[in-house]
Amino acid sequence: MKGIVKLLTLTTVAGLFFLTSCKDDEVPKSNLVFDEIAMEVKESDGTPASFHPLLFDNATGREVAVQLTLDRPLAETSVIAFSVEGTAKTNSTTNPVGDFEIKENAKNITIDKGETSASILIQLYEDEGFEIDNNDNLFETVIIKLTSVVSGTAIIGTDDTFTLKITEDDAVVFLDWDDGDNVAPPDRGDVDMDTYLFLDGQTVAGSAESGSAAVEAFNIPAAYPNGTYGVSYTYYSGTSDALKFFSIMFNFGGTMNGGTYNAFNGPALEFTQDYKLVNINKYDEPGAPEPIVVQTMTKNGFNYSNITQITKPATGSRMDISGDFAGLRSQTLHPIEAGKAERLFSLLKGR
Ligand SMILES: [Ca+2]
Ligand SMILES: [Ca+2]
Ligand SMILES: [Ca+2]
Ligand SMILES: [Ca+2]
Repeated sequence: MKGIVKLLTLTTVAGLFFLTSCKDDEVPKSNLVFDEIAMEVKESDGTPASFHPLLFDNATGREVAVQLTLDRPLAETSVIAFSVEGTAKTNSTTNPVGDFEIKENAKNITIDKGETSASILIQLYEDEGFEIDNNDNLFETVIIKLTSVVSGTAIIGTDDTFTLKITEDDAVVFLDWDDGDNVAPPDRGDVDMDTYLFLDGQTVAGSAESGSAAVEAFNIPAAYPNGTYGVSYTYYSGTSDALKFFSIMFNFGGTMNGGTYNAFNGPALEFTQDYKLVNINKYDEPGAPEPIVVQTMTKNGFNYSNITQITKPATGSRMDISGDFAGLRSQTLHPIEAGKAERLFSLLKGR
């Protein structure tokens, strides 16, 4: 009797053992998730290398690694498909200067057997545009979602979606004016002013709408080189002999003269000066002098320092050197488009 019980027990144990070993034969799955589900980065690193390669010599953009983790080493090499959405644009044939690119494979990721982590690499590019959307958001997004397991032993876990927020980091300069006839603002009268930014004698940004209807505005990409920049505010045409003008600056990537001015509805760094009829310079007419630099600023990475007051030329608003600026007004110098500039400017005025 005792022997039979013993035998039964052994059988039961053997049976259990058999079941367990059967389970061990199944290939274990590894749960795959994003380490962080959100990350925020600036559009550039404040140096020319972070520009899109089509915009600046030797620029490469910069890499952001999105980390993924597996809860146990992969039993088999796995291929996981992902989707890429969001407001940022990838490089394409119709849009060669994109905001980003997924490096290597933009549709799926292969993780080797034995691995416990992986990464999806995003190459980010600084561009020349000041990117603010219709809801006044100063950022773009790249949203990566793990969608399916193509092959292998990975399974997609709960944290399957990652959002990269790319924040605009440029500086913006507005130019507005008042023709001084004491009519309530907005009162630019018949005055047309333009503004340009120079580096080493080259025009690197500017805004030159025709007529007096629109405020002028341009951005300075944060990836522009370090150096001393010059700004001109030119009285292009008009009949005012008591023109007051205002330069209104913001920087969304860093500081200006040590202060923070990173919201259109917050404080701005402001400068003012006045011109008379003698300051008129139709710089794009044959033989006309160049727009004169009346303010300088030193860029170092994201920050601007030594931003001077606007100097008033003693005689006229012109340099003695004669430059050929014919056609300058029609060049593309990435001004902020008139409609958008006006809208942004209305945000300022409401502050
Ligand atoms: Ca961009
Ligand atoms: Ca931009
Ligand atoms: Ca930027
Ligand atoms: Ca103008």
